[in-house]
Amino acid sequence: MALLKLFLIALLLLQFALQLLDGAEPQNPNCPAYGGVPGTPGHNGLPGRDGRDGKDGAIGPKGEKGEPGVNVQGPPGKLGPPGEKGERGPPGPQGSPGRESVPESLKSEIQQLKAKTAMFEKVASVSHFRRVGEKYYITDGGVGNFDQGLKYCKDFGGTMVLPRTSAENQALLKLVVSSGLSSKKPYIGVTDRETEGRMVNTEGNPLTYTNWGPGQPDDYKGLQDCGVIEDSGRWDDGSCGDIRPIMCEIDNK
Ligand SMILES: [Ca+2]
Repeated sequence: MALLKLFLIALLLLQFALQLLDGAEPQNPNCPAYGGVPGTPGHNGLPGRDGRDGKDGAIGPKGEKGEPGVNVQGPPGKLGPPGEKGERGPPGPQGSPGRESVPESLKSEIQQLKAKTAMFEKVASVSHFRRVGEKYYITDGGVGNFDQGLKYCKDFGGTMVLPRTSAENQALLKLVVSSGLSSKKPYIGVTDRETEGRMVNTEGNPLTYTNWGPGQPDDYKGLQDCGVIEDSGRWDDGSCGDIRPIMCEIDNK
């Protein structure tokens, strides 16, 4: 601005100097005015300052369609909510067969062996036993009345001893002797307490072998209904309530 003012002042001084050179006299305000000769036109002034910005023009026509953008895949979006459970799929293929099954015959044999093993373990658990044919006679020296003896042998998995042959009777006698019971007349599994004079085994069946001593069974005083074996191997009948050694037989079949 200061430069501009200085420039204008210089311009006025220049115009005044030109008027003096033209011989023009300075105007006296107290003197009447008179028309003079028009001066020479002044020089063009400097360009003015830039004007203010004009209003926005009308919207131009729509441009041409641009080139397609570069196909760049954007980042994955957020995980959506879980969908509903689908229907059950078809059954899968049949699996491979497992180990070959054990033949039924072998199963049966295994079962028999297991049963025999269990039986042997039982027999070996008692203090005295003797094998005869397909059965074992056993005793651990326990005593009781006839009914207690029946229960004891049943709980053991067998029955009260009852020889069916002479060989079996001899085997039983040997066990009686070896176990120290020869003078104690152990029970054998025969009785006529259901029908006097009709001796049967513990299943109620008639006897197929007997080894009664002379005159036995005599049902002495009407009180003897249960069989015993003497140290001679002969049989006698005695009271079913007497406490005697108990001997059992275990079938090995
Ligand atoms: Ca008798």
